[in-house]
This record gives sequence, structure tokens and C-alpha cells, in this order.
Amino acid sequence: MTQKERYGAAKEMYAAIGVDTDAAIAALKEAPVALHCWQGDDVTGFDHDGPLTGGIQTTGDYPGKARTPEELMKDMAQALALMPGKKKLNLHASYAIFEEGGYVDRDKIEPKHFVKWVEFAKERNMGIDFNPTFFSHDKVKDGLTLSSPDEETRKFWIEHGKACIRISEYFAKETGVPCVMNIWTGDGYKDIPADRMGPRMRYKDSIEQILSEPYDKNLVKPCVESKVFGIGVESYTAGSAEFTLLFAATHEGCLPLMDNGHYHPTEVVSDKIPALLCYFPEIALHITRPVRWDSDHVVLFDDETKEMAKEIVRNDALGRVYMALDYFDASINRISAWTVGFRSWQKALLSALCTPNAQFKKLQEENRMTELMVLQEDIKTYPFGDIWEEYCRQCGVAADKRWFETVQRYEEEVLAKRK
Ligand code: RNT
Ligand code: ZN
Repeated sequence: MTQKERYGAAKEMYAAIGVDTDAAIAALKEAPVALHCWQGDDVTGFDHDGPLTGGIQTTGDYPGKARTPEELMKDMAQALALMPGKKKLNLHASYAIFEEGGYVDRDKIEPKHFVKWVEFAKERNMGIDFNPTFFSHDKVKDGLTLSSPDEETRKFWIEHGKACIRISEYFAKETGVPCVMNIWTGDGYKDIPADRMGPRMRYKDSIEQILSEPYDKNLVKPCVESKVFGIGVESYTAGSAEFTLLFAATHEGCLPLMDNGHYHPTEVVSDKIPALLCYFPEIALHITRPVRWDSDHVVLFDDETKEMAKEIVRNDALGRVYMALDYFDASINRISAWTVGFRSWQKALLSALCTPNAQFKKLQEENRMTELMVLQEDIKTYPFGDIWEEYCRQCGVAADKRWFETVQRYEEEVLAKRK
């Protein structure tokens, strides 16, 4: 059978259970997913020489890490060319690009330090998301930034946040796409604190001050990301789940951002998505793969990933959820890491779009749970691969592992030469 015939046959099978695969493919093409620049250089950035801090860590020393803006953009362009679907660029403030002698500290960064990134995004028709960088910097005092009791420290980081709001608005204006600006800090304590509320009150005040910077709410979408613990920050985080969720709930225009690596191991973000959607007009996600802890492994087409995609799709929320990838694996080829993760999330979304969601909901409402189980299991062996193949064909990328040959060639010709 040709690819066309295979797709035709699969399409018919899906149509028989009420799924329009052409419509599914068309819907996925319109749903932007943000690709994080930091997989390409192990979250190093360009504005400092120090180590990665903030309780996060990359492990591995696979050769070929990008060392300059040019290398990172080249690598990212290569990865983007292997992915189907609509993309957005996700940047951290630490990826500011300074001209010779033009370095400024993070409280003073400006749109001009991101002009090259804007060009990169515009050439590829991508919007840009942004993240202030509250880690890997000598002004992180005793592990604290926005919640620091040291007023000078706190002020510095508030100014950084405000500078990032201005840059976010610049991104939105330049690209014509709203910019999601995510606030995450690694603030916390290794051991049992004597005061859990004080740092949170300061954190709250700091975010309020950042958000007091004037900006267009249609262009900049600020959000707050929680975390349960970090390396060296095992006992307490200022930005806990309750803290950030309640902050977003009580501050008009601020979105909650859930990273599925940031919860206790038996908690699942797939179940949290529909809870949030009951209250927030819009929410944001960091999609990752935690292995035993917030390890940020490459996203795969696994059960929880599929479940998260299902919750977005079957609640008709593709237009309400800002989806971004967030992981960093330094132990494998980084172009491949980017590509596998992005493609996996695309598969999860497409698979959710090829599910007879309305019919399944009806079965649940009629309490026909036996039948629901049978049908939910049945669809698992439907010829989804043929739909994926058609989607990739329409997007002009390989549907199967052939994309990896390009990565291997790129590794030989480009990455291996970086010593
Ligand atoms: C850390 C958070 C945060 C970072 C990025 C680099 O645990 O997930 O989102 O991964 O900002
Ligand atoms: Zn995250």
C-alpha cells in the first residue's frame, strides 16, 4: 500500500467511530508549542561564566553543546526543520546577546539585546515566550532572589522582572503574537526554615511590583510557576504550589503555570489541567518528563504525556493553554533531544485529537463505564501511525526515524568539530 492508501484506510476506520482525521490534522497545525532554547546549551546562557544554579541541574557531557548565539541558533534551526507543527520560541533572559563591550547586568537589559532572536523568530514565523532568569547569577543571595530579606537583592531582581516585562511586550509587538512571561525562582531552603511565611510575603510583594510595570494585557501574559523542591532546596520553596496558584487566582491577568516535574511523584498534572480550566480563562504548561524527581528528561509519547494532551483537547482548550516544553538532557545529542521531545508532544496532541471524545463523554454521563473501558482500550490499537505519517507529510518532515539521519550528519559535520 502507498502512504496515500494507508492514510485513506485509516481515515475510514476513524470516521467509523466519529473521528474526522483531516480536521484533527488541521487543528494541530494551528496549535503553537514553544520550544525552549535552553536544551541546546544545558541552560548555560550567554550573560555569565558561573555554574547553573537555582536547584536545577543538567547531567551528561555529550559533545557538541552550543557555545555562542550563532551556534545555538544554528542548532535550533536544524532541530526546528525536523519537527512538524506550529512553533514558538522560548527564551530566557540569560540568553541576551551583547555587542563587544556592551554588557549590562540583568536589571538593565533591554529589547536591543534580543534583536537577533527576534530576527530568528520572525524568519520562521514564530512568536516568542520569555522568562526572567532568577538563577545562575552572583546576586542570588543565600539562594534567594525575589523573596530575599536583603532589600538591595530583592530590588535588583524586581528590576530584572520589570525589564523582562518590557522585553516581553517588545517581542509581542515585533512578532504579532502574545508573549507568555513566566516567573520562576529557585528560592528556598535546604533545611527546615524558622519562617515559612516571611519569604512568601516578600515574594508576593516582589511579583506585585514586577506586574506594576505598565504593559498591554493582550500582549504580555505573565505567569507564575510553582515548585515543590530543588537540589539543595529540599525542605522549602517560597513558590510552592498553593502560593503560586493563589497568586494567579487573585491577580487579574496572571496565569498559573504548571510544570509536570514540580509535584509529588504520584500527583499528575493531567488531573490538574481540568481543575484549573474551571477557573482560569487561560493557563500555561511546562511539559517535561520527571524520572523519580524533577529530572527534566526528554518528553516521550508516554501515558501521562498523552493524558495531559487529552485534557487540553477534550476540554476544547487548545486556545486557552499555552504549551511549552521544558527539559534539558546533556547526555545525548541535543538536537535529537529537542526533536524527540517536540515530536512526542505533537503525537500526544494528534492522538488526543483522533479520539472520539464526545462519544466517550456521553458514555460516562450515561454511566456505561464497562463499555467506555472497552472502547478506550480498543482505540489504542487503531492505526494512529498512518495519521501521524500523513500529518508529517503535510508538514514536510519525515514521519519516522529518517529524520535522525540528518541529525547524525549534522553531528559529524558541525557538532563533532566543537572542541
Ligand atoms: C525549573 C523550572 C524552570 C526552568 C527553566 C529553565 O525547575 O522548571 O521552568 O526549567 O526556567
Ligand atoms: Zn519549568
